[in-house]
Amino acid sequence: MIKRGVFILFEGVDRVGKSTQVLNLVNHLNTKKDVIVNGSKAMRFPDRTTPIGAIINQYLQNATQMDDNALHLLFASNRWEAKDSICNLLNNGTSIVVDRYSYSGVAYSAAKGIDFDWCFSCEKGLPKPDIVFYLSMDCEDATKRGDFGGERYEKLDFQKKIKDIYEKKLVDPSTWRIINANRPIQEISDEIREIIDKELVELQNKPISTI
Ligand code: DGP
Repeated sequence: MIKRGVFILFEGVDRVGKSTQVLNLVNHLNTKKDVIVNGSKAMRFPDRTTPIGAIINQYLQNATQMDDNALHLLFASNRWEAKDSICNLLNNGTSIVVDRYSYSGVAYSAAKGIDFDWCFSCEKGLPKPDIVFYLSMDCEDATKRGDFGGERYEKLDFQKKIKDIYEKKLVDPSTWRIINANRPIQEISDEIREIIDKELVELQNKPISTI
């Protein structure tokens, strides 16, 4: 029987370095052919390549306006439309390393004042990540990074609200690992690799669960 793939998620406010860490971890996992039989793949949400993702992209680039609840449902739909491919990859032994998922959906919408439980309810039933790396950094430092401010949500006060929701309402110590992202890239990658190397087999032996 093929050992299933592992679902690894990166979360955090904008510009904390999630995309770089996703790629570094995929490269690392691809060297572990004895444990992960069908390789590893990077994914990201929103997936701007689908028709729903294209509408989200227009909104993020300030090209369209939209009701906040309707937008929340679009972001959630963008994850639901990927559900079957996520399950197929995991069941076929491919691990996935994902840049943002349901918890971004809840944190960003709840930061606008939308009811937290309503936001969360739209995610229930989606495949649950086995482990979440939450990259933590002062919003002031993140906002000083290159290109910050280009998209709709990249405003310091809003980022602080999002960080608050992640840290006060979403961090679940059983599956979340808090990583200090205010360090050199290699140091962060090394810490993440060490955790994954220690936990990978145990994670693989658990059944895939749902949010
Ligand atoms: P990224 O491609 O990771 O830079 O994400 C684009 C922006 O969209 C970023 O500011 C975070 C935000 N975002 C990601 N997922 C969601 C979501 O589900 N809901 C909302 N409202 N915003 C999201």
